[in-house]
Amino acid sequence: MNKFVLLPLLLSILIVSGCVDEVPEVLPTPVMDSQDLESSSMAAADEESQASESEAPETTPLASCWCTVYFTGEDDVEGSLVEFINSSQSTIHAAIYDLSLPAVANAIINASERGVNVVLIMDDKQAERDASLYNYLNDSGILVALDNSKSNLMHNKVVVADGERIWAGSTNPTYNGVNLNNNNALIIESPELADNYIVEIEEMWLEYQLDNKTVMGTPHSLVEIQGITVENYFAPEDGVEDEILSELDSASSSIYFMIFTFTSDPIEQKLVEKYNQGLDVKGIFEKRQTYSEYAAYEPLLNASVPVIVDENGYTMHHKVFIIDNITTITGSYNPTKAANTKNDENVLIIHDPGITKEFLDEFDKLWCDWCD
Ligand SMILES: [Ca+2]
Ligand SMILES: [Ca+2]
Ligand SMILES: [Ca+2]
Repeated sequence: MNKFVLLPLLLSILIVSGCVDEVPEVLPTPVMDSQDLESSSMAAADEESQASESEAPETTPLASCWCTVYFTGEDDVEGSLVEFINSSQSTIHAAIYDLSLPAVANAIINASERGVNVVLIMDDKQAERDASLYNYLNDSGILVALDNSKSNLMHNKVVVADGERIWAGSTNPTYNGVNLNNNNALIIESPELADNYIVEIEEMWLEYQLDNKTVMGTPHSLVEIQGITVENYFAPEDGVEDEILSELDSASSSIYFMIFTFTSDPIEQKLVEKYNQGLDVKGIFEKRQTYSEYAAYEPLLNASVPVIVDENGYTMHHKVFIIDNITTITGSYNPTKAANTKNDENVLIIHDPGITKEFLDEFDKLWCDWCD
């Protein structure tokens, strides 16, 4: 019997028998995450074990009524996703690269059991990991479609509830993803953005589950939410790299970035160009991802652009650009050739100083912690 079925059964027997007062929180042993595995063979070289001593984080109060931003290390990112799924009443559409948090899997199963229609897509390679809950979900009656390429990533980490609101960002719902890595997540109320993600998820479902590849197009690339403009693009079909280049090109005062894997030559060259024009450009790289010969770290360093490496022994997993303190680019998309041309990815380009201030605070905090 699956341990996630066996354990609650055992605990319920113990509770009834008075042996324990309440169900203890069960956390899996920290394991090397998929984003670590996808990176390099030297992944474990700089791991620091003390990072596992994390205190219970609190949930951030609503920053605005249309978007709430969560950061690991200060907010309850796992709780934000569980609550989000629990809030669903009719539909859940989800595309999740790697899922190994029992509370999230159980929230999906509970939603299905109370009549919510669940559509779920995961990455085929990550589904083979021992920690993946793909089999658990399948065994619990959730039909999960897997993408069909071990080399291409179905790299989205997004859930849509009731066709009205989305949970998105950089966070894989794994132990490391919510507890040890630097990540962001956003909950946005927007039927139009929800529609975009549903169309994308249906497109992937057709391709991966029904072997019918049809690019359906993003219905609302440009969305207005309470006076705020949000752009939304999907890789590989929407030319995400060009959209990011266009935003960077429009920058007039500053570009800050914090990015897990950054190997795009055109984006690297654009940053050097803007730096040479006198803009304030600086960025944070995940240390392990600076060793590759394709990494943008050394070329930017050689061009005198201020760049630093993270000191999190686990993973600095953001994929964020902050432009002129007004615009934030976030999502699943690392600026790499694979992300632009092969993977399934999503980005949100949010033109809002309020939301961007929250990302700026995160950037400043990490920069101060690691710039020495
Ligand atoms: Ca894949
Ligand atoms: Ca697509
Ligand atoms: Ca690191």
